[in-house]
Amino acid sequence: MKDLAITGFPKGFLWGGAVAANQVEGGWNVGGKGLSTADMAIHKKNLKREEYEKHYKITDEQIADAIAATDASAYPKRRGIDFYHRFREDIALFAEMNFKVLRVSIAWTRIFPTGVEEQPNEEGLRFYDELFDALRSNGIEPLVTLSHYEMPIYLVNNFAGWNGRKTVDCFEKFAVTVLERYKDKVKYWLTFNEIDSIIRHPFTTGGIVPDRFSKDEIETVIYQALHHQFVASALAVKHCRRLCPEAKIGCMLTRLLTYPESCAPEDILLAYRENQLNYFFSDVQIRGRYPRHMTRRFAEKGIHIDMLPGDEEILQQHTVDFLSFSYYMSLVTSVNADKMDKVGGNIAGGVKNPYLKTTEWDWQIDPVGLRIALNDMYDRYQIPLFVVENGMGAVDQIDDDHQVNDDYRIAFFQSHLKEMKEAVKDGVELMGYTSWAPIDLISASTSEMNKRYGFIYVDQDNDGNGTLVRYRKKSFYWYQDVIATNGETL
Ligand code: BGP
Repeated sequence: MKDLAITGFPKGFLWGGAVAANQVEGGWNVGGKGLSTADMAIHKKNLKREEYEKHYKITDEQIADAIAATDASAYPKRRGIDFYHRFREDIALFAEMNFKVLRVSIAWTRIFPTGVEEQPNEEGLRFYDELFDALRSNGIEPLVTLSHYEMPIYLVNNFAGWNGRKTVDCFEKFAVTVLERYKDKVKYWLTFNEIDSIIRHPFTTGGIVPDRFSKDEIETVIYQALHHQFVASALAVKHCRRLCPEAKIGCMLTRLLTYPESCAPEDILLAYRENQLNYFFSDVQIRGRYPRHMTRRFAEKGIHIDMLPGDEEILQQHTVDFLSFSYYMSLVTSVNADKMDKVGGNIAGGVKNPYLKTTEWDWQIDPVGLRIALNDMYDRYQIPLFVVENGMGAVDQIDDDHQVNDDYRIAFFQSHLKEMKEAVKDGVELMGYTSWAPIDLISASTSEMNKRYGFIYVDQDNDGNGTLVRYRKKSFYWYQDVIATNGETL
């Protein structure tokens, strides 16, 4: 090998942050926007996984109430942090932190309010024109997710959300519309945020109302919906290649790295199978086919997926350019899990890892796991990777001078970025890093405001009280310096 050893982040590394439309924009009923699944989400307490499932399963009654509601009071995502009106101010702050990229998503319901209109909503399209122009004029590349945890509620009520094949057609039209419109402004695209999450959050990700199906049907319904998302994702890739040949388009996975609790071969096998299952989702989008191990898993669970003639070709022909992923925690599994101490974050839990600390939300903090995950993914796929979410939710204290001394957040990012740099030195091809989230926003899973992720504090509480004024936290200046030195000062 004649190449010199890699010493750090490459030139042009895409540093920045990530947000999602439904967690920041607000403006739920302006600009011609239609109602989305995110507009149905109520504020939930920080419950452990099982209680969370029990208490917060969305029902038809809740959906009907939410559709009838004419304000935002019970629905925090309708408020967001008013990014819809304040994005210029926020972008100026991101530019001050030296951002090279901002990950955003497009709210489908701003473009097609019900999902089935013949013509797109021009006012919605104009909003994203303005957003992307503002980013570009600040030297920030938009990285755009087509579908991040929301869809028109009309499609849920009329076509069973992603379970219905018709939703694929509606999404394809939406994707073609925005790819065509923004082809000169957007160079980086993602199809579905955390496409695997439909298994954990069928409504948030797939517009599936579990109550509408029997216990025996529900798994097939979810995997059928996932299949439709795979096809829709591949179709978006196809149109991106045609309409934006210069652009790069990726898939997005929740990387849930699982360790065996011991070196017993049974534990190793169990962890291996968990990781294999986590990779199922990216396998389809990168390798272009369902992995063979899923055949046995489906058979054992009695899951049957209907594929239309041509679906397999679509998946095979339109694979992604890069793999992006979120990384928040690692997990542990054991054949004796029942007898062991557990951690139970609301997203994913398992056996407690005695070597790791957790966040206030019980997510296990594991920077070394990020290096392992990066190496493992790159070995598996040999395509560029992009960390598009990584961060720590915490309750911040703001003092009378509006200072937030969030050393714990700095420690979190510093430890993760150091390991990420080691992975780059290990040879992993990494395009960039976008923190979740550079500014406080509404939590995806609980709709809280007080689970804060940002380098920028937003004055708003869980009930929507506050001035919405933005304040720079201590971590703001730290991240600014990291980017200015391209990670040299870590
Ligand atoms: C990811 C989602 C994000 C996000 C983040 C943190 O799963 O893609 O939308 O919010 O997790 O989760 P939470 O907001 O529930 O803390």
